[in-house]
Amino acid sequence: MNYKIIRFQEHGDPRGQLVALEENKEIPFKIKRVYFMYDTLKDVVRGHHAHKSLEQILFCVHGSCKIHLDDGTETAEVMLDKPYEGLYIANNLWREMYDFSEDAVLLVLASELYDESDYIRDYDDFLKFIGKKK
Ligand code: T46
Repeated sequence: MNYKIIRFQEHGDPRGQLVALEENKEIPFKIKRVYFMYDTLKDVVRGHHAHKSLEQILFCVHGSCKIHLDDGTETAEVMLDKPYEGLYIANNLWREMYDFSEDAVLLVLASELYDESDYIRDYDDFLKFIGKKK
């Protein structure tokens, strides 16, 4: 499945920690958009969609949350709870974000501007799009 957890370098010193992210270096694409979510209510599940071409890296910069991934054949569950770890998600992967801690801040770097036509919001349509269902 086309995802990976990337550990980014922490620049720690007696003052604390700093993580730097530069496009085409630490981040394997040109960053066209950044968004973040917070104040997510307990038991909420976000996502429920795939992207036709968008690539993203997700960071839980505070608190924790889990990500469910599905490529139509396999599934994976990833826990994000370290601000220096990013989850790279390629296109054509179904994703759901859940188990947000009360203090969770999920920051996302995206390879494209917001485009609703890039979303596949129905699971059967996703399976058809990737050729796993007729
Ligand atoms: C994804 C997961 C990880 C915008 O206006 N601009 C934006 O860039 C985004 C991301 C959202 N919106 C609007 C559209 C909706 O009215 O914000 C509202 C919530 O978006 P959505 O329901 O798509 O949020 P999630 O948490 O289900 O999904 C988001 C991203 O949309 C998606 O690309 O992969 O986070």
